Formats: sequence, structure tokens, C-alpha cells
Amino acid sequence: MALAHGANSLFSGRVVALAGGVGGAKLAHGLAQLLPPEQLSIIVNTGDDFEHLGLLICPDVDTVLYNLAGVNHPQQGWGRADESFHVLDEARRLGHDAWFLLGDKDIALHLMRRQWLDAGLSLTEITSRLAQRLGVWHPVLPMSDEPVRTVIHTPAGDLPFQEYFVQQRCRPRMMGMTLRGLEKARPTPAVMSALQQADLIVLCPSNPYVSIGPILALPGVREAVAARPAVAVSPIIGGRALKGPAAKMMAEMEAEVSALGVARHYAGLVRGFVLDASDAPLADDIAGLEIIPLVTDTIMRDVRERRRLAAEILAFAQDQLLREVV
Ligand code: FO1
Repeated sequence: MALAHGANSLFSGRVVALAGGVGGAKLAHGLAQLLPPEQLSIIVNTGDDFEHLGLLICPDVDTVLYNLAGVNHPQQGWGRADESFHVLDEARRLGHDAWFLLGDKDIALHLMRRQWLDAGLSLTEITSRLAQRLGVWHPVLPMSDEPVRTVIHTPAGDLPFQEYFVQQRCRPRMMGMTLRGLEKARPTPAVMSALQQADLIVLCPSNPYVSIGPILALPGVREAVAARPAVAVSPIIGGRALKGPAAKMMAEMEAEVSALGVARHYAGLVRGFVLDASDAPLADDIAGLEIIPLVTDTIMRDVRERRRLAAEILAFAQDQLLREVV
């Protein structure tokens, strides 16, 4: 393990990453390359979860697990590498409208999750079991054990998140969103304890509304993040999202579609903000929000670039964000 975490000296404290979607999983993986399991926990959005074919699908949790295990689909980012679709093909033949692509290996994981849910295990316990069996040793923590379901308000009515995202390909205009179940949901004790013990919290380059938003909306989480040194990484580069609907959503929610718009969204919550080199002219305006900017290449094309970005963020945090508290 010492070799795998050779850049350990970059940061000596405990790090918590907040993640959702493919960008979040990539940076979480980069951090996991540098920090041992005692120094890194990943808190994952569950607002994208949904029941489908009698299974509980947790796309963001699974995307983090698969990326950390190194078994993710290399191009898509979500789902498994070397996947087959025999079960879905057969279900289609039997009349299933297969708008959501579940591969055979992925279905195996969902069957195990279903079995353990039925046996009374919590989502946190199940995720820990799945992680161990996939050889993932960093704590991957679902944000809550109670169901929270993101619903997108559109002119055509309310759409459960995956219907909006996958079935409708994010085409309907987003007028707002609701987190169904939020009133009964709590962050798990593991989530709260990780946040309270964190020396640094990293808001990954995930969608600020539908990936990071649900985590921050849980009671006590925003306050816990605001109480620790935190850095956010912009998912918007040159006015566009690399993947997913973040840019479209920001425009529809009447936010400025830029790294500055994202920094404004997180103002008051984070001390540091990482933006892409191509957005360097925005750095002064971000500093004007009393947020220290780090300008660097934020596109993670391969595993080496995930690790490099993670290392730069840790060094930046150590040098510039923790001065007052260390
Ligand atoms: N995204 C798609 O665009 N189409 C799919 O058919 C699809 C299937 C899927 C299955 C399992 C899984 O874990 C993720 C899957 N995703 C799919 C991705 C998922 O909808 C999104 O990555 C997240 O919900 C957004 O964060």
C-alpha cells in the first residue's frame, strides 16, 4: 500500500470528497490514488437512485465503486468495462421497455443489493460490503440511508431524475427541482463523523444542483461543510460541462454559465476554488468572492490526469487553505 500511496506527504490530514456523477468519481479516484483509506472518505449523492425492475439502482454510488475498483466502463464512465447485456436483451424480448441500460455484471451487483436490503441491511452497510468485495478500501459513504429522490420540474410536469436524465436525455427545460423524502432523511452517522473530522473537504467537479445539492441539503451537512476548510472544483469549463446537463441547468436556473457562476453558487461555503486554465481570466472575480482560486488543467482524460489534479488540489489546500487552522 505504501507504494500506491507514495504521494502521501502531499497532505497529512483527513480528506472528505463529496461526489456524484462521472466527474466526481474521477476525482475521487485520483484522490484515492494518493491518500490511504484512513485519510480519505467519499460521500456520495443518492438523489439519483431509483427503483427499476424491482432493483434499487444507485448510479452515483456504483460509479464511485466501479471507478475506485478500476472496473468502470472507460468511455462512458458509468457502468462496467467488458459488459454484456444478455439479461436486458431477454427482458426486452419479454416486453420490457429497456430505456435504462443495465448490463449483466451491473445487474449482479443490484441483485446482491436487493437481497441485502430485503435482509434488513442499510445502504451504508451494503455499500461497504460491495466495496470490500470489489477490493475498494476507501470508505464510500451514501449520503443517507433514507431514500431521497431528485425530481425535476419541467413544463411537461415533474420527472423523476433518471426519466429526465436518461429517458428524456435532459431535453425538457428545468424549472426547479424537489428532493422527495428529504424531510424524513438524515445524513448517516458515518457521513457526519467524516465531515466533522475532516481537515479538508473537496467538492468534486459534479453537478452543483443534482449531485452536490442533495448532499448539502441534508440537515446539518451544509453547516458541517462550512465549518471546515473546503475547496470546490468547477464542473464548467469554457462555459460548458464536459459531461451531463450542468451547463444547461445553470442557464435554465438563470445562473451565469461559467466557473464564476459555480463559484458564486458555493460562495460562503468554500475557501478555495479550482478552475480550468482556459478560464483563467475569471480568477480575479472569484478572488473577489473571498475565495482563493487555483487555476490549472482540470480535464481528467486518463488515470494519470486524475492523480495529477488530485495532487494539485491537495498541495493547494495544504499551502493556501489550511494556513489559519494548522
Ligand atoms: N446513463 C445513461 O445516459 N443511460 C443509461 O442507460 C444509463 C444506465 C446506467 C446504469 C447503471 C448506472 O449505475 C448508471 C447508468 N447511467 C446511465 C448513468 C446515470 O444515469 C448517471 O451517470 C447518473 O445518474 C448521473 O449522475
